[in-house]
Order: sequence, then C-alpha cells, then structure tokens
Amino acid sequence: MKILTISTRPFSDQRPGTSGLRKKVRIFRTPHYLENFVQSIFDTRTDLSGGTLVLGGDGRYYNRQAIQTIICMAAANGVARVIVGQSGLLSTPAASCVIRKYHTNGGIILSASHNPGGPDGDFGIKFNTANGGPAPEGVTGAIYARTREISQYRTLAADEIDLDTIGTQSLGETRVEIIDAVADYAALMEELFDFERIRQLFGSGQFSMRFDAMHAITGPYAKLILETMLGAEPGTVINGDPSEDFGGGHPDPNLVHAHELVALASGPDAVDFAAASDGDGDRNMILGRNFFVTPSDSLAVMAANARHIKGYAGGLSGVARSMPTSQAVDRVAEALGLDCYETPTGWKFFGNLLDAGRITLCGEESFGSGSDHVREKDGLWAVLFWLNLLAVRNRSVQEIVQEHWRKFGRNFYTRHDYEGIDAEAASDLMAHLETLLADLPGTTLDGHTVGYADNFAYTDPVDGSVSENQGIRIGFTDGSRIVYRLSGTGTEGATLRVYLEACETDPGKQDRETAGVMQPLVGIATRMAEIESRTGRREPTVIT
Ligand code: G16
Repeated sequence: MKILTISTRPFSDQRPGTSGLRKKVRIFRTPHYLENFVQSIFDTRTDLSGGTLVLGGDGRYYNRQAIQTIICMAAANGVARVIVGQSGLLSTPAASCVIRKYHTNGGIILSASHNPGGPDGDFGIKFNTANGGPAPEGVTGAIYARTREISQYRTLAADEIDLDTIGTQSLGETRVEIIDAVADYAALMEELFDFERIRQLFGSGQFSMRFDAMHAITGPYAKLILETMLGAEPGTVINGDPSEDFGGGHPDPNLVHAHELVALASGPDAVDFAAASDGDGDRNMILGRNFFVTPSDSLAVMAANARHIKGYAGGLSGVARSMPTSQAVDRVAEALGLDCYETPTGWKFFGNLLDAGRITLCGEESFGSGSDHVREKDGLWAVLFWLNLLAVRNRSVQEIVQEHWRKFGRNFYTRHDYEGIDAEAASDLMAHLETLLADLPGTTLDGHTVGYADNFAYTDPVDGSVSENQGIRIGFTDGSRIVYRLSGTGTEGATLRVYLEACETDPGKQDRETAGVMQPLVGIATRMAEIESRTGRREPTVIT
C-alpha cells in the first residue's frame, strides 16, 4: 500500500488545554488541521511505531471521518496494531480500560467531552499514555512543540475500514481490530461491584431509578450494564441512543443541562435514584429523591463508605481532589488517617499518584470521580458505586449524605461560571486579583478573616514536576474558600469559574439552602474580582 507524504504548515493554536485539543468542528475540518496534530503525536511518541494504539471517540459529529483519517495515518507511521471500538465508539473510561487491559502503547480519544456537538459544535482529540491516563504536561508539551514545526505528515491511499463489523482487517502491514466497545468495560465493573446485591435491589420492587445518557456515549454501556446485567426495568436508561449532536442538547450532567432527569427526581413521584453522564462518559451527576449530591460530597461519601464496596473493601491507600473541589474529602481522610492530595484541575494530575499507589480514589468538583481501576474519571463507575452503596446500606441517598454531614461536617459548595467572556478582560481580571494577594492575609471581609491568599502551584510528589498559575485561592480562617480560575476546556472566548465553599460543623445548621448560605461569599467574590465592571456580566451563565 502506497504511503503518501503530504506537505503541510504549522497551525499556531494546537496547544492542548485541560484535557486535550478542543476546537470548533469547522476548525478541525480545515485541511491538514487534524492530520498535523495526529502526526505530531506519532513524531513524539516513537514507541507507537511497531506498537499498539487504541482508538475511539464519543460518537459526535466528525468522529467517523476522523477515525478513518487516523487509522490511515497510524498505518503509514508503522503502528503494528490499532484497536478500534466498534463504530468508532469508546467512552473515555472504556478507552482507558482497553489501553491498560491489552498492554498497549497508548490511545487516541476523540471527544470534546460535555461540549455540544454537531457541525457547528465542538470536536476534540487527546492522547492517553500506556497507563491509560491523559498524557501528562511533559508529553502534551512535546506534542505541542512538534505542531509548531511540522512540515509533513504521512498517510495512506486506502479504502475505508469497515468500522461496524467486529473482527480484524489489514491495512498494509497494520492489523486493525474492531472490538466490542462495551464488553471489556462491563467485565471490569463486574469485578469491582457486587452485581448480585444490586440485582436484588432492582428486583425488590421497592426501588426506582433513571439514568440519563444525554444522547451520548454511555447509552449502550448503561443499557447493557443496568438493564441487561443488573435487571433494572427497561426504560431505566433515558436518552440512550447516541447521536452525533447529542439530540441537539448539551451533554453536561448538571442541574441545568440534565433538566429532564432533574424533573424525574423531583416532586412526590420522584424516583429513588437518578444519575447522568456526559458526552464521553467520564462525568457523573448523582441525585436522590428531591436531593442533589454535589460532586465534592459524592467523593467524600465514597471515601467514607469504600469499605462497603467489594473492589475497595481492602482499604484505600489515599485520596486526592483537584484544588477547587471542596474540602469535604479532606475531612474524611483526616478521620480515617488517609493521605489526601490537592492537585491542579485536570485528571492528568492524578495519574502519577494512582500509578505510584499513593491514592485509590480521586475526584473533582466538575462532576468527575474515579479510582485506580482506570486512569480516567468514570461516570458509570460512580453510578455503580452509589447503587452498590444503596443496596448495602439500605438507606436513601439523602439519608446517607445527611448522616455523612453529621459525622464529618458539611462543606456547602457552589460554582459560578461566566462563559464566553472577552479573553483579554478575563486575563486582566486574573491579573488584578494577583495584585491583591499579598495584602489579603489577616484582613477581614464581611466578617470572614483571610488566612491565606495565593496563586496555586503544585509540585508533583512522584516526579517533582512543578505546575504554576493553577488558580487564585483565598482561604478564610473559618474554613471557607473562594477560588478563581479560567477554564481550559472552552472553545469560545474565556470562561471564568468562581468556586465557593463554606464549612458547617453544627448539625442544626447543615440543612439550610446552599444559595442562602453562599450569598455573603458570592458578594465578596464578585466585588473583589470586579466581575461586573470587567466582564460586563451581572450574572453567571451557569450556577452549579
Ligand atoms: C476536563 C478535565 C477535568 C476538569 C474539567 C474542567 O474534564 O479532565 O479534570 O476538571 O475538564 O476543566 P476546566 O475547568 O479547565 O474547564 P472533561 O470532562 O471536560 O474532559
């Protein structure tokens, strides 16, 4: 088969963000744009030549074409074996599972996660290393550097691969294996959780659940695992057929975008348990009857209850959370005598801690949690963890969480996002906050005394690498915090995230409404950052 060498010129905007390269579909369709980035992966990850690559995506618009392009380029770059999810699909956690299970050299995952899809939507690509996790900054930095100097890429003139039929095909010297996208992942879940107990819960007739796949990748996974393997009634999975534009929706599992599910978990006829996942299946939202579990609380509850779950009954080695995630899990770690790490935003920062066996569970405020079973956050895993817990504890979601607060204290939490603001105004706002930091400690703002104020920097305890400028933290002596960051996953302008947290150990005050509790901190945060005058926004775009 003839290898073609195509001349190209660098694009200046291929620096990966928090989780790979995310851009509008129309940018990815610019001639050579996708190819340049992919060739830069092959040029910097030289062990892929003669090695094995996993390939799959969340099924969004442009997924199939991109898969065909990458298979041809893999063959032209000497990859010996490409393992592709059937129809070009693999959820992000399933891709991580497959990369690890078959001892491959890494994987390319096509996804823009929770961002909308379709011809006018977003697309994304990221490289995961042989441990199954998102490439660390050293690797993404090298790929980016290569994109700045690339002058040619290699591909093949070949017929399209049949992506829909399971089996092995040849492309020149390269074996292309189309695998069942769900089977390996489902088998791993069965190892971790007590499926028999969950089957009994569903079979009891006393328990109702809905899972919202949001027209995205987890539909087939959830139908097989929840309805077929665990016996949940047909229809438990809603919006379960993946579509290229996610049914025109925004596949982000939060209270705003998963409103259909929220309605099913509200009111007198509410289901007992509801959950949703995102575009590529790594995020999760957990709801009880008329009850929302914040992602930060979800992580803390999991850590406190891990001993009840088959796969974690042997104990946890430690836990970690991203910096803006609430400190709820820190309280659990302290009570249980576990190490607790605070990392920058981005799942890639958990990789070394997981590989070194320093942590078993980790999570983020951005609706992500996971464990050492793979090296990505994992939406369905979190749902199964909760299902297993409900089956074993015989309590409602609300009872479990409220009991947790009584024991460990409650960390009220909210995040305000200002999306699509002017990028320059956003960076000026952050620069303005920097100028305030030195004088803040010791001052009192509306009754809250500042204990520390800094721009978060992280030194990886395993490899010593340093990541600076990871967000402004203002910590008060009463345990409350304000955190400011600019998102690294948006594709339009800038998104300012303001994260707010207030601690309450008095059980008599733990059942108040979050919005009321947070109001004073919201006032401090918006004034201090001069949000309205600098961005022109009076209100956040999304509050979660
Ligand atoms: C990605 C990262 C997460 C991060 C989230 C939000 O998630 O993997 O670690 O918390 O983005 O990042 P940012 O605040 O920079 O937008 P996903 O689900 O989008 O892949």
